[in-house]
Amino acid sequence: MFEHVDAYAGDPIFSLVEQFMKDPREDKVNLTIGFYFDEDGKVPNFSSVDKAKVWAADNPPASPVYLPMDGLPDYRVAVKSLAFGDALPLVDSRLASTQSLGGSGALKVGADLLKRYFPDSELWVSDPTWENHHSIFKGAGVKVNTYRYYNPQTKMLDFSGMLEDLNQLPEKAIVLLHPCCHNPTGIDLTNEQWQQVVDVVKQRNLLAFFDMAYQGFGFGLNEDTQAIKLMAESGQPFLLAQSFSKIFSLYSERVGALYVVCESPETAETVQGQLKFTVRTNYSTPPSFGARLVNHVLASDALTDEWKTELEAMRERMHIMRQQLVAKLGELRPDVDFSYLAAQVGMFSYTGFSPEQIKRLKDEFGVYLIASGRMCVAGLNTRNLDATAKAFAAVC
Ligand code: PLP
Ligand code: TYF
Repeated sequence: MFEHVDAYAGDPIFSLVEQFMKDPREDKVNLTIGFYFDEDGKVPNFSSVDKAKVWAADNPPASPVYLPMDGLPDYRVAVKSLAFGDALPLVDSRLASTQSLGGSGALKVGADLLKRYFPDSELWVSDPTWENHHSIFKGAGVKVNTYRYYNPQTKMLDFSGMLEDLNQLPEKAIVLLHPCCHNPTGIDLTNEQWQQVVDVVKQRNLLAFFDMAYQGFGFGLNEDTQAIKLMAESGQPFLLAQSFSKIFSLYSERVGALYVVCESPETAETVQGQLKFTVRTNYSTPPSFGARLVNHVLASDALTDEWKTELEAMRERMHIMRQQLVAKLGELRPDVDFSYLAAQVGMFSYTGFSPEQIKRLKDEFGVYLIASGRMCVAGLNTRNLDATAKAFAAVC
């Protein structure tokens, strides 16, 4: 019966992590998977979220029945303020939204909705992008194409190439955009560049789909949403996937949201119904625990302040590690220009190392990066920074 089932090769990132775990070398360095690691190399819990967990244990839901298909109502109100900030009044009346199973679940529900109502639209993602963007949209039956983004020669953004490609797209083409902390390159657009992208999206009547998995890891909670605010100001309809996996350290609870900014309150109401239908036909209703935690933190000024302070410390630590790595590399290899690494933002950096260099880093130095050359900056700490810099310097 099942003889014809193809083997799944596994996710290359998970396989690499497994290989790292089995590596007996004590001084090995894990710069692979996109988790936030702290100075001790641990994935930390937020103390603000821990307090919400204590509250949740003491205050179980009044009734154990299912949540609504589109999630916990208070949560949906709380998280949209975070996503849109002071631009919320520009979109609130024409917003459809649903709680989602993390950012991935938001992308999948959005992809299913788009496939149903824009069956002829294809998706364009940055080259490169998070690999799962390809898989999720392909899985929903949407054809996936790429627009130019990273220039391997300059190790910088190919902005003119990006604009040129977006300017060729047919009406209602779907364009996936990372509003901050681009995964995998760490290369973000400036606000001026975002304005130009928003202008092209509006002129050509394209459908932007923002994927925000790292709000607050770039320049700050508010700063990281500039692209979304500019799109909101343009009046153009768009979609947004929001993830709380990293920024609340709630990876396994699967907490996120999907927003569809429509052209009018009337269409938003209809789209809201179709979001519910999409959820109903996928997994019926979402889990409540993670959403209760996020909502509890955001409903309390004191807990929100505490969470923001913790998030800011994570952002600052990654920034310092990045700067120290670049400084150390400058000492070791003054002949090589590493300024591109310092210009990158967030949890990831594209080192520009070749697959051969990545293999040498792993085999000779026990420093693990993804084969593409992506480094998880959060994997750096004061104990492994020098060894990492020496290994990088050696393979250059
Ligand atoms: N989008 C991007 C760009 C990501 O990097 C990730 C996680 O690594 C996600 C979405 C998915 O996040 P979640 O774990 O909330 O599904
Ligand atoms: O490191 C990365 O890019 C991710 C990590 O549900 C990840 O692929 C792992 C599991 C998941 C989402 C993201």
